[in-house]
Amino acid sequence: MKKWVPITSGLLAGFIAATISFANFSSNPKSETASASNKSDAEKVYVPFGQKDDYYMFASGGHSGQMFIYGVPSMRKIRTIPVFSPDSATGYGFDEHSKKLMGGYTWGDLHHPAFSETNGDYNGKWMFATDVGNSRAAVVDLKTFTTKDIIKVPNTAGPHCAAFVTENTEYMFLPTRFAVPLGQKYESLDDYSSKYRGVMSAVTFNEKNVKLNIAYQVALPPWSYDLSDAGKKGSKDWAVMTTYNTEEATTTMEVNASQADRDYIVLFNWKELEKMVKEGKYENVGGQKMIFPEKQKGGIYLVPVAKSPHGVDVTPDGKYFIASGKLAPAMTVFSFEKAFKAVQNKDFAGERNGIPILKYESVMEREVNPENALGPLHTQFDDKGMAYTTMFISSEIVKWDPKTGKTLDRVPVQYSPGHSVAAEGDTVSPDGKWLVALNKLAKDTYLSVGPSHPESMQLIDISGKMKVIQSAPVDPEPHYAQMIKADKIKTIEVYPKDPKNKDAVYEQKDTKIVRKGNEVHVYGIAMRSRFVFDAKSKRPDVIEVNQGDHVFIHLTNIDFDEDITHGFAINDYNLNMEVQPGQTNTMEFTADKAGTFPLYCTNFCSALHQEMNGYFLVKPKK
Ligand code: CUK
Ligand code: CUA
Repeated sequence: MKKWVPITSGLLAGFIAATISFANFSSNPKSETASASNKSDAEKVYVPFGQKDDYYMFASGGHSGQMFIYGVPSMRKIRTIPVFSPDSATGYGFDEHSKKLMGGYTWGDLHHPAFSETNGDYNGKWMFATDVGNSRAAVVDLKTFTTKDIIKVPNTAGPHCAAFVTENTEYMFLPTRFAVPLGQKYESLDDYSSKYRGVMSAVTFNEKNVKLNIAYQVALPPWSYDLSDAGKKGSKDWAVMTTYNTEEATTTMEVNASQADRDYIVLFNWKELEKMVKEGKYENVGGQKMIFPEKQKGGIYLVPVAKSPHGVDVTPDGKYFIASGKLAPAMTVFSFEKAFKAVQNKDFAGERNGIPILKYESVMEREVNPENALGPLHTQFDDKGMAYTTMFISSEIVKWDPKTGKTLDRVPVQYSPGHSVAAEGDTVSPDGKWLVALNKLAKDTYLSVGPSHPESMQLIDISGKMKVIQSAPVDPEPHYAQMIKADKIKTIEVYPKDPKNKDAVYEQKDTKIVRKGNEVHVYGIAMRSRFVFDAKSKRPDVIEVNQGDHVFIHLTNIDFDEDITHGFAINDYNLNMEVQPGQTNTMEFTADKAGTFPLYCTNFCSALHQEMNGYFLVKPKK
């Protein structure tokens, strides 16, 4: 077995510093890599007025808790979708529906967005994402670009190793970055190895009622699970994930989790796990079906890999999985076929925590080590099956052939790319054409905004020799993105009337204010350019309540006209929501402050938008 040249953390820091200062030196904006240097490059990214981009790119917003939508190739930002954090621009986290979804949290850390798939191809219907910060998973409806459901995942801490969906969106898997005692109860860190666990959750999505659900969980060893990918075609029943800290360190991870020469790829067969659950081979932990691999055997295997790998990516043909070792300057190509054979022949090299270890030599296809390329993190693919790996430390993208290991091309990026994303890159049939490098550091790329700079995304033309031809700043933090053909997404123009919705009113004459004890329900409408809360009242755009009343404002936008969105805010009550064309939304709050509060439309909707206001009057308690 080849010995890996370990990059110790001190050395690593040195490498980073050296790379950055070198890159800094060579990053004069006039340099050819940093600018669209000739007319034909500019034309490639120019989407003339009246025309639209070919692709949507959905970029992770990291600890902003949001998702950012860009058009490719123009790299114009089109939209922010709030998912795990409130957003006053859309009233997300203020209206009743989204407030409930947020579950009381006010931030999230969104890492890996994943489209729903049919036969291994993005189907353009749904987008999934997970929250590392507060252990949640979400689904976004691509008809409206809005978040529809969020679930809290119990027994787990930080599902970073997610979300990657299986070929027909049967599952998305959520393995965790942090090991904790099951249920997150208190246990001494001295008992880490026996009491702590990394947990993988298998989450299903019901398209009919638009609900996420946890099907089962697996109590894995107390390691960190970093990245995962689902199998494709011949490997479609399988999934892979990388681990680090198999040392089970409990402090100073930087050093202590980088000791062992090898960590593992966890390989599992989800069809087998599903069968085990059907057969009752699990235990009940906090209301969840939990498989303990040391007791309920089968379906899970370990493959040794160079220390502290980060990404693992399945090739579009489903034949290989490629691990990238952030501390070992190599990509390792493993063969699913060889792994299946090793499983069948029980070709094991012992076990850890009751999980059989496959022999490295039996599963490994080749080790790929491009000259001076350092810090490989994540790999994407083009239409010819060629691989594109981001090199965090040497700040470049390396194109190589998984079938031969040969390096084909390299291009510097500015600077330190984490992931990259290729057009339809995670499907069984990537498009080629475009790759976007998601860089952690922009340095001197854009106009200065002080000590903290934006992250940077660089568009690379991969149709021939790789060339950076455009860049765009992005808010923190583009951990990952997916790029989908624009024509696959079918948005609706307005929300259709919903006669079953008891909160909705579609005619001015049906508006009313109903009092039940100290509960006040307002059934109002928003239209250009007024609010009507009670058509029969002397002042139809005024709501008057008593201090302490519990108020529900149900508001329907009756402008069935694309793009005519109204907002609804109450001055000094910290309340704001949005009603899109045809939509009904509810705001619920207690009128605890007495006084006179103007209410107004926040979304510029007509020439008389400034007139779209009224009063919220709260009579003081005697
Ligand atoms: S992680 Cu950020 S660069 Cu969260 Cu996918 Cu690798
Ligand atoms: Cu309605 Cu502005």
